Amino acid sequence: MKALITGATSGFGYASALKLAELGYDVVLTGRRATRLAHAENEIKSRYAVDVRTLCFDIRDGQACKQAWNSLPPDWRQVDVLLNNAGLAACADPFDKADTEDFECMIDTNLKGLIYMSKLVVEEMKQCRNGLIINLSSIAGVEVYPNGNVYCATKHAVNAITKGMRMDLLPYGIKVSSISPGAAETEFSLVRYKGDEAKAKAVYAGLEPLVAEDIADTVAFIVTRPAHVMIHDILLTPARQASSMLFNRN
Ligand code: NDP
Ligand code: 8X3
Repeated sequence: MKALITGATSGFGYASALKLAELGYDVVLTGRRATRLAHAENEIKSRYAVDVRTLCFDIRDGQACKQAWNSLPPDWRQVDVLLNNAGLAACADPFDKADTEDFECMIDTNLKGLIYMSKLVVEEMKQCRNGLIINLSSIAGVEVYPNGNVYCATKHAVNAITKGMRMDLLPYGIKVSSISPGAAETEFSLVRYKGDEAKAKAVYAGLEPLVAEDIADTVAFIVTRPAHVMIHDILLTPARQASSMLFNRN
């Protein structure tokens, strides 16, 4: 069994890579930070008897995606699971004040990157008439919130792509799922607030947020369903979160 995890250098991707390795999957890890990829590879190999490959590239670059994918030996391109996880919120600014570059970055990463990788992997999965794709969506794909604008739009679009892929890939026996988490403490908010640790911390104040392992457990649940079961979406939030904006902070 093989799984490819995009954005495996941090957060959900890293935790899911460890979890999939624990389940016996050989894993392909992707991300831009080579040192983090090497660390993840070492960590997994030291804990589990599985094989690991790393691919260091920027998922916004379609050519780089293709090159990285083609650099894998043919048997490594037959992945059973694709976890489309790489993504970010590049800002939390009102639509009129935000930088257009930040909007482009989110569209290029969260949407185009997911599409580039899926197109490559799906071609192989079609040959095997088997496969599972899990897309990382968000509660932001269900409800828009102030200053969420384009980030929410990308996650709404991820939901549309997930549904479309599920329909179009049905004849090939490829299952397509999504996970829609609420507030989870990873590097996500640090990235969103451009390294401002105080602002990032404040997102989770008075709240016991989700942690990356909660999402990794959800990935494990999806991949371990029997062959006849397809999960469409799992939405999970911290116990103190009822909607994208409603929190019961202590
Ligand atoms: P992290 O910031 O901890 O991890 C993001 C990962 O995406 C990193 O491994 C990063 O790798 C990778 N990535 C980002 N941009 C690129 C790029 N241009 N090319 C390649 N890889 C890239 O965040 P999370 O783990 O929290 O987020 C993972 C996914 O979950 C995202 O899609 C996010 O939108 C979604 N999500 C997050 C929630 C949260 O509250 N944390 C809630 C709901 C959904 P590197 O920097 O090395 O390239
Ligand atoms: C990340 C969760 O609520 O900040 O997707 O959009 S939220």
